[in-house]
Amino acid sequence: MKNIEKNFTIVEDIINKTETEIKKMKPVNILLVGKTGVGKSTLINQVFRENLAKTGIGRPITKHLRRISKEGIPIVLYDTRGLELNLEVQKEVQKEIFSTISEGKQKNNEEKIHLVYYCINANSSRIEPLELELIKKLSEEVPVLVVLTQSIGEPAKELKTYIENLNLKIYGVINVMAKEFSISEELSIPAFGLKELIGRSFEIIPEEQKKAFNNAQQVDIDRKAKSARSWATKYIATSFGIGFVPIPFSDASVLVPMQVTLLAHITAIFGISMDKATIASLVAAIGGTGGATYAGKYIVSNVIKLIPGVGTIVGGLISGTTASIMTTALALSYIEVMTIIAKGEKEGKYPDLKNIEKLMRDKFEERLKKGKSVSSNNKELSENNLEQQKTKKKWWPWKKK
Ligand SMILES: Nc1nc2c(ncn2[C@@H]2O[C@H](COP(=O)(O)OP(=O)(O)O)[C@@H](O)[C@H]2O)c(=O)[nH]1
Ligand SMILES: [Mg+2]
Repeated sequence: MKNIEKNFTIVEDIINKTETEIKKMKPVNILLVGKTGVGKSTLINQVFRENLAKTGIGRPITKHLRRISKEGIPIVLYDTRGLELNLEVQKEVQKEIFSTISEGKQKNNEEKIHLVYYCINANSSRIEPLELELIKKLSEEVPVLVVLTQSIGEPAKELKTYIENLNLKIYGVINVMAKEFSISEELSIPAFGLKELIGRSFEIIPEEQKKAFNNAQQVDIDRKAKSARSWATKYIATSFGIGFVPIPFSDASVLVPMQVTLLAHITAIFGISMDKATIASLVAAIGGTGGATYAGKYIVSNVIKLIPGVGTIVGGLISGTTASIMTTALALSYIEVMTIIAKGEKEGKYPDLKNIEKLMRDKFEERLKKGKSVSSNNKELSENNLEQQKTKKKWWPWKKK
């Protein structure tokens, strides 16, 4: 067992741990309802990673409902079809929707539908009575957000106000343009509204599913970074705080498994589609290519030199403060690089591996030279300690029962 573990490279270790972390997340289940052509698939592809509607596996679970999922992305989407067809089909669709909802509820918290995006094209001047009835019935069963898709100008805002004034038991009406809309060669409407949709969704979905939702979404990258910083801060404080026994420089490699855990957790929080080569470049940047022992030695000889005040100490021990400074620098620089990768990925851009390695090294060294640690209670970290996910419940437009 020991030998097998030793043969694992750090890179494989990070990848395996990341996958394990993602598997531990409780997937969030979202139902999309709306007529064909309103923009459900476009919305899914813009809001979630990897063009989920296009690249995910869509399994029909009833005649008109498809269950979309993808390995490595902790979300399940239910997509409806046929709501634009004749009355008879619509009734059938409704029946299937409600039986899916109640089946999910009967199973357990993990199978139930956590949220509905009810999509209406914002260019419709009003909602049809049948859709209104469906929204009312749905909101008795599950939290509903009404998404006004392809929102352009005043009419879209008017429809929002109109629906809000109906005093439905819904959690909000949001104007959205999921993808840049081009009117003519010179004129286009940029995408908007997705951040609001994501923000509202975070307020609604259960605490247990928030990590998964944050991983799956690609709209608010800074939220991923904040959550990662918050997690890393706590992990570092716990690992190197009171009770940490200083370790001899020659045993610096014992820090490596902790660093692997740290990087894996951060990668899982972000949920970016990273391959082995990218992780390898990032690890190479901090000197980890040759396994734990090599990384341990690298830390002793190169990393410690960079920390102000510490590099001058000859021999002796790595204190909790020193370990904390190194690990904080590692976490924060990794989060910075992840942020850049995730923002690029959203635009369909993938970074050059050489650039990634250099960026990671520069950021890491820059942070080491600052010599800050969690225990030094610097402003940057303490600010991020405020876990943004514990948002207060908002005021909803209906009265509490
Ligand atoms: N530019 C732009 N086009 C959109 C948007 N939403 C929908 N569309 C257009 O509407 C068509 C149908 O959208 P789709 O997402 O397939 O609708 P669905 O049937 O509800 O899944 C797309 O092919 C787009 O041309 C949007 O946010 N921006
Ligand atoms: Mg579709």
